[in-house]
Amino acid sequence: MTLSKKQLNFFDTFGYLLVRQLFSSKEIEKIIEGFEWSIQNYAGGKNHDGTSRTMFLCPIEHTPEMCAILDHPSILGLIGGILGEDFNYCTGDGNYYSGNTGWHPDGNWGQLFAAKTAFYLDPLTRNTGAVRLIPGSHRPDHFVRQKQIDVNNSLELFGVPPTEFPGSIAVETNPGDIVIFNHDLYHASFGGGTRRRMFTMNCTRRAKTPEDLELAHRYLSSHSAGGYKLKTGAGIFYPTMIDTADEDRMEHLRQPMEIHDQIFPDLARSTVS
Ligand SMILES: O=C(O)CCC(=O)C(=O)O
Repeated sequence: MTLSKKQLNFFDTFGYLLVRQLFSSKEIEKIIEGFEWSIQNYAGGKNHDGTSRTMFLCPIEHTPEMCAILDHPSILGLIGGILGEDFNYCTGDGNYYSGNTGWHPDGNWGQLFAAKTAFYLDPLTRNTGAVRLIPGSHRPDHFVRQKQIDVNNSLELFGVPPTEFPGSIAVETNPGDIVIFNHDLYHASFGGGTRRRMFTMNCTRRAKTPEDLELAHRYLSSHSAGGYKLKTGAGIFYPTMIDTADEDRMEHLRQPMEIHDQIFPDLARSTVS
């Protein structure tokens, strides 16, 4: 898959892109199976009772089939088109969400540094938890950022509930559809059930300058296994991700592995028994 000029322009301007049926129904069925196996066996999925969110890190790193999402030509075309073909894969999170998330960006980088690729595993509409976005809010000159508006407080500020925040949209999806958005984009979900299944792949640009490297260190200090004090046994990634990687996949793993080992030497593979 190669993103068109219009798609790139859309992402640049609005901060997100929706690609319908990036995965076929057969492919997404397998992915849902892999997600369920992972959350049941590596997170508290078995104990999820809907009273709160069940979240686990590195959702695609527990089985060879899930790891191979990172080799899928359409995923490489999508993320590579946005962040550059040599993008860094920096893990992600898997969830049974319960209830609303509230509005938030995931970062405040002031530039396109990181993007979230989101997999929604159930059909979602505006009123059942579809992701809401404020297009353009990734830009430092957007009014929400310029005026430091607390979007979640919009009822008190403007008499408009956060669900109706002017300029926001709901991106309704079916399994197989993929949404990718700039980490700086304000997003939320409202009205979902108590077991809304979604997982993410977080990726960044490859760091090539001292400024980029500083950003990458900052990013990986918090958005990583080490940042969450998680012992994977192999540094930033679970071993399966590395052990099943060919050279093409390693291109997306190597720099985050090296930087993570520098920041969290105690978690590096050779030092963990
Ligand atoms: O569920 C959603 O669509 C939003 C997820 C979210 O808030 C996040 O990944 O930071």
